[in-house]
Amino acid sequence: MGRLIVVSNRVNPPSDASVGTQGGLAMALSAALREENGIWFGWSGQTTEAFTGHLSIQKIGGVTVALTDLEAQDVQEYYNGYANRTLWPLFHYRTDLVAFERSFDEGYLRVNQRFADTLFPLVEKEDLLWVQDYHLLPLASMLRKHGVSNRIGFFLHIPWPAMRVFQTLPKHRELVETLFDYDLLGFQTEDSLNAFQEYVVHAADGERLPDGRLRAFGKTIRAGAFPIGIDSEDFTAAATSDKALAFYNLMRNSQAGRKMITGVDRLDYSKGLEERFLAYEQFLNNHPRMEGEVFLMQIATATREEVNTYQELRARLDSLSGRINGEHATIDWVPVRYVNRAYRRDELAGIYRASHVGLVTPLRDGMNLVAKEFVAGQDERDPGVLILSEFAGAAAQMQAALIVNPFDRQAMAEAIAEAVHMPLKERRQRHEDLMRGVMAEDVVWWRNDFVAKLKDEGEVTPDGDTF
Ligand code: ADQ
Repeated sequence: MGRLIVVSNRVNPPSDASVGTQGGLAMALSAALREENGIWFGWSGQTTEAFTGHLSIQKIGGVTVALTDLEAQDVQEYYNGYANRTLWPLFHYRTDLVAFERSFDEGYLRVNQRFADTLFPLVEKEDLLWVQDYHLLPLASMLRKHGVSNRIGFFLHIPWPAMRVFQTLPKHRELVETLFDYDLLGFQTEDSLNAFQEYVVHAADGERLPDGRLRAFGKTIRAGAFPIGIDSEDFTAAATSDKALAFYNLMRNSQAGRKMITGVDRLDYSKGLEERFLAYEQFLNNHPRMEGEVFLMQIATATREEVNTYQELRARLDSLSGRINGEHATIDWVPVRYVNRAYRRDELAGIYRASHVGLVTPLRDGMNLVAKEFVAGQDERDPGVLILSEFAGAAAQMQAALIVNPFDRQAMAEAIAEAVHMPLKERRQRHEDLMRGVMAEDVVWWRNDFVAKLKDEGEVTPDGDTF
């Protein structure tokens, strides 16, 4: 039996010190690796004067990790550059924010080459390799050049954009060609899968075979939709832990009988935070009698602060929340509580549980795990209402939420009103439907499904659709 080797940009399995502070990717993978005899390979987060190729191998939180340092220039060009200033905005349909710079391309390929060069000596004959996310799209092609013939899978955590959007990327075809060195490509949704297939067929002279496989560049690969889930059972348990209960009580006491509308996001332009603030303001304007009856609790943790766009967004959100509060607040009511810090998972679970409404309204999102966590955190006897963007990948599985178009300010304002007034019976019904999906399609289901398909144990249906 071979091992599972997971490769991602950052490697951060939860240690005791870090429980509850990781993003979606880290939480999802740590659950997978704890059970497998696995290795997690990636960047240490540290920089070094000159790249040496030295690997630091250690155990963190029960997981063997293999870490490499990178040079400061690597981080600048590959991570802050190509990954977060080229691919991230492009794949989230923000072509206006995309930076195309030759040094970014070079840095991206250089770091992927460095990953391949340091990883390949670790690979044994029967190992399965599973590469994560947009930082490492060309990694398989570089491993193949080292003679690695193992099964290699790739999972994209963010959306795959529509063909014409993707085609704005210089050398888009070369990048897609490297993807044909994987055995299996995983996307979050059918939507992303379809967009990729459309590119292959219409822009890469490829074809979709009758069994669903994709053929282009002289190679045949498989691709499917594998919607990621959360550690649902653990999260539900966390929501009734002592820590969560303490936070729940803290929130409920500070609510003073007012309904709490909650958002929890990384501070990122893809999450639609400005649009959300404006929709909430619209709701207050449309329903003046709700003033003093509700408040918005927005938790937005700063990320990628080295990138200017993020600093600018933060400044705009500071100003917007200040303006809404300045215009609407009274001496004993603040309409927006805006918090820029991170919380532990059990604390977050307590906050979700004390919420009457959850606002998850990204403009584009691969999946969005907050939507699933919000549902898992609720008290089924008196559950809060989830308002969910149709452009979050999660919407495909979570139709029992109030689905909104985040670009439609009036519709969002009215969805907030509907959620605030929703009768208990309807809230319970919707929550029950949502909870069923969150529990069944959790992170273990996701991992097992992908790994089984990578091993070729999964069936490929004749039309490829349900694969
Ligand atoms: P992200 O863009 O990071 O992930 P998301 O799926 O919402 O988005 O995951 C965020 C995670 O960070 C959640 O577990 C959440 O609880 C946590 N988090 C957010 N704000 C926090 C705060 N203030 N304090 C503590 N924790 C906080 C990318 C993609 C998503 C995809 C995931 C997983 O962009 O679309 O769902 O990967 O595939």
